[in-house]
Amino acid sequence: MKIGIVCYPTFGGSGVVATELGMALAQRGHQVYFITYKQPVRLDFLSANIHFHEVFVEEYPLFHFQPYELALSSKIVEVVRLHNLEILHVHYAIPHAYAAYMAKQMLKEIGIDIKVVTTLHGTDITLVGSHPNYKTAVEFSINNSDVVTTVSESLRKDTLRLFNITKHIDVIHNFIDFEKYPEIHSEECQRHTIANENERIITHVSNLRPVKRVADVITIFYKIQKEIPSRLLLVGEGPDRENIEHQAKELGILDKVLFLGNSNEVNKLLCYSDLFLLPSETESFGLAALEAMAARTPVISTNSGGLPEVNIQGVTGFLSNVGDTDDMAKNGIYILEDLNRLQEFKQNALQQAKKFGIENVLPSYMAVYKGILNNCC
Ligand code: GMT
Repeated sequence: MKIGIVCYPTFGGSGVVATELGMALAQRGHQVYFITYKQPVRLDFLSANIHFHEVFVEEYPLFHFQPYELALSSKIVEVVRLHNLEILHVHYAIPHAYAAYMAKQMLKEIGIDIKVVTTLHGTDITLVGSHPNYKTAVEFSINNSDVVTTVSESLRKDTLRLFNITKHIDVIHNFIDFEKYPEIHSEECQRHTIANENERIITHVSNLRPVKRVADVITIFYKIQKEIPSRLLLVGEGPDRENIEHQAKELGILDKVLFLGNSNEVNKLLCYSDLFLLPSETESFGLAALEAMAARTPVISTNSGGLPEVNIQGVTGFLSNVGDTDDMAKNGIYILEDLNRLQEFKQNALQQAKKFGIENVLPSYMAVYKGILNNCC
């Protein structure tokens, strides 16, 4: 198949999922065309089956805002025509589903019927998409996609609650490529470079935005390290970084917090992690939690959005109400204070993550692609 993938090329979950999906399809012999404004950061696989088409937006003094959708839809038309693409898979509704709709209409004029699959990822529905500024266009472009998927059952329900949706929505969960997760005893996993033998390693990975409630991460860690010697690894960059650095300093724990910045080797960083914190306001799925679990790390999260579909209460970790840092710290201590218990949670986390192995999820996307090409859905 010839599949165009439109996504954000950054460290965010939607871009990661889109890039991993594209690489997996290419490995299985499909031709994949990434169409976006920058080379996707997770695109670390060289193959004759992977092609990249950059969307350029020229600066012009008249433009207060650069017309990205226009440039994107023109680029989509060009790539579809040039390479005879059969399917266009857009990740994150804004503005990708809208640009895809425009491209589809332009292509129709010249007798090409490109099939559009839209995958909704979370904030494109729950935070940004349902805002009155965007809602009409987002709703329109979802309803005019050939197939719509969400990354969790929770996001499917949110989409139906927040928009007037006339289309069927397929739930296809996010996935993990286990080949990218090194064994804990491998040479790549040098635990002693991060912490002393007696210390536990606690991790948080995100774009440090308000929805992630990173101040809660610091508070939870502060409470845990009073009971259990530990260090906090923070991976990612974002607007709340400075605030939490100050918060850690005021609490007197700055020397126990390691700010690692953005990384496209999260899989390797997670190999020495004992506990993962994800106290988000909401998560449609929580790919970061799944990545942690794939690296045998139990998860302390909130119970919002799609997190209960990934993290299982009392088995792979614990889920608390948003903002209940006492409960989250208490649960974290419970897991960390007993080594046998920690090992059991680690094993459970890995087993649960395996359910989301790419080999279990990719067939669902393939079924969607085959379905629209055979005109059966
Ligand atoms: O969480 C973010 O801020 C990034 C965002 C994105 O669109 O890149 O993540 C969303 O998509 C991920 C991949 O499907 C999900 O795992 C995240 O839960 C979701 N984030 C939210 O819903 C807040």
